[in-house]
Amino acid sequence: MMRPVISSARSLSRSVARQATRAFSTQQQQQQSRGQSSSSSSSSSSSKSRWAGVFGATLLFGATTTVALAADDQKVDYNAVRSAIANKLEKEGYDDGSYGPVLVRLAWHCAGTFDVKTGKWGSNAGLDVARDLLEPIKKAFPTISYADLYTLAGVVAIEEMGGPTIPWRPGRTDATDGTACPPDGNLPDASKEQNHLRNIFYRMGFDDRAIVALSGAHALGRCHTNRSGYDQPWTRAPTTFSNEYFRLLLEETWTPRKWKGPLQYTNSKSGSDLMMLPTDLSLIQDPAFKTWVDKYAKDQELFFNDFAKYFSQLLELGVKFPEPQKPKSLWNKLFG
Ligand code: CCH
Repeated sequence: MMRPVISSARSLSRSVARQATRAFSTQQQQQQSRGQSSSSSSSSSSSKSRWAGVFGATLLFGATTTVALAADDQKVDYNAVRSAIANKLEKEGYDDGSYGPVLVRLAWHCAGTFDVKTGKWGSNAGLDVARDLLEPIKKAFPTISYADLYTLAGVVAIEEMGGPTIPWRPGRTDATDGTACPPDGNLPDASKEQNHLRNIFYRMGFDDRAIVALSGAHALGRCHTNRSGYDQPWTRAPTTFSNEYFRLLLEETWTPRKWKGPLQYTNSKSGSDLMMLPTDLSLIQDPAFKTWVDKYAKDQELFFNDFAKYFSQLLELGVKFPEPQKPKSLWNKLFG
């Protein structure tokens, strides 16, 4: 039987306890909303980066709140990590003044390789690109996994850029060797269209609504010719999270840009300063996708809620989170 790792809340920093509480309630909410059975993650009880929630606050004996945390997790103050990430975001002279968008893209690329059929890849593995920006934070908090750090950075970036609060909890582990790396081609190819998007996102277990909601992240950031071959931002406020991407998709006239680069679309009605990828345009060419573009363009709150839900799911693909430990009964406490 697994030996519970229990210590008094007093012996833990407040921030860790707060984080554990948040993580625990998030997990419960998510399990309820997804209708998961409690056995779905039972195999994880032996996981190295064991995490457990807060429980038994005023149980028998009127005990103070007890917190179960694995030894590794006690060393990570996730609120301090959040602050360290937030402090790194603004940077005059880099793109539009913020590293936020590129951190969101990093988080998505960490997770977006998942295969729902085999349960392989996703945030748990394949993180072969260590990002310079986050490396000092990894050094300052060495017990956080890269996968947790990269996904948390995406979450903090979205929140700091005015987006919704994204449920996030620790528990991802890093691959120990290259065998866990996904094959090339698991991430979408911008030159393709709706069938390709569906192949990629259905493989992760998402549906049309989720594809459109997640694509709304292109409100942020820009394309770089030296990275992807594409050029320009999607919106005129690329460091603010909003539903602007959907509004522009519908309101602008998008025509192929005349240039030497790959096919991309330009806003020919209002200045040719913005862009859409072929995959972006497929969201208004495909009727089932367009239904959701219409809804999100009209209703930012709906977009924020959906984005928070699906982005959180994306970052948890394939990750087996440990079950919170159940409180011992009085009988077990006395005689167990
Ligand atoms: Fe994306 N994205 N993305 N993307 N992406 C690019 C940039 C960002 C596709 C292609 C590209 C998502 C989905 C897709 C961001 C978040 C998300 C670029 C330009 C391409 C190309 C890269 C460059 O040149 O720097 C395609 C195809 C898909 C299909 O679904 C999803 C999902 C997300 C997040 C939820 C963000 C943010 C950026 C801006 C990065 C930056 O550096 O500014």
